[in-house]
Amino acid sequence: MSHRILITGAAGVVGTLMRPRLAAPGRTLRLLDIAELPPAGDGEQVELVRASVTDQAAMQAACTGVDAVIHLGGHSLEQPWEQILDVNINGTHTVLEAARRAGVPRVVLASSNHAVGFEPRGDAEAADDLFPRPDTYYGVSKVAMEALGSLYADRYGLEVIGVRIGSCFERPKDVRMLATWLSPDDGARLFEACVSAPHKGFTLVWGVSDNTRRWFSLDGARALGYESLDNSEVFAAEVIAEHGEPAPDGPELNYIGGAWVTSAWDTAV
Ligand code: 15L
Repeated sequence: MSHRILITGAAGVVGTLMRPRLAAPGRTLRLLDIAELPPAGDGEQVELVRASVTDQAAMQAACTGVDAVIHLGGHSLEQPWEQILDVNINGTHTVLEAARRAGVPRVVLASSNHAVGFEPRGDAEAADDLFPRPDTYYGVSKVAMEALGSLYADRYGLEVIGVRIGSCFERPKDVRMLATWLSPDDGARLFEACVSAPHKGFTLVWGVSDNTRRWFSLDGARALGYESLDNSEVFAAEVIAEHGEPAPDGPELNYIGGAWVTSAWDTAV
């Protein structure tokens, strides 16, 4: 088991969901964010670090003595290019470089379905290593994240796993997410597998629950020992009643990235 794990972006949506779920006896979670983090609860083994993923010195200090890094930090939605470049791309480089210098063996990178969002949906499950086809600058930053992970694995021997996360929320928020949902509990099971599975080099896996309407392969994650125990179908009736069925020829169900492929997201340019 990993005894000390650094989680970047720990105050974000996924970080907040993972904090209680990745806690384990004998383990310390070092939680890092630019935003304020809730203080340690009773008996909670956490170390709180207020820092930016773009701060090399702070990241190197944060990486010292950790067994694994789970890098969730960065913008989680589309932003103007300068911000994406600084926080998501330079930030990921900073984290990987800090991990290398501190001798951290394993880094798990939170990539996204938006790295391949412009891929039209076919009948077959999308493969774990589907070729990049980003739908936004945000998606480009996730492709860059994957490329940096691959470089640090090949050049420096870091063990790096990139997780193309579908939609990790308490519950699916729309009809597309009935396909792309990663339940928080499954997310924790997947990150646990990512930090503990024997693994060398760089691997890409999908981060998704075993949803009845799933679009993404589970092969890569299962090979790491991940077993999904959740299925969004339990929410299907209420989600469809709330949002209605999307247009059959609209982007929501016809591209992996859903509505992110539409011009509504161009506002960030
Ligand atoms: C992501 O990468 C986003 O960070 C998240 O907010 C969701 O929108 C998710 O993708 C999704 O595609 O549902």
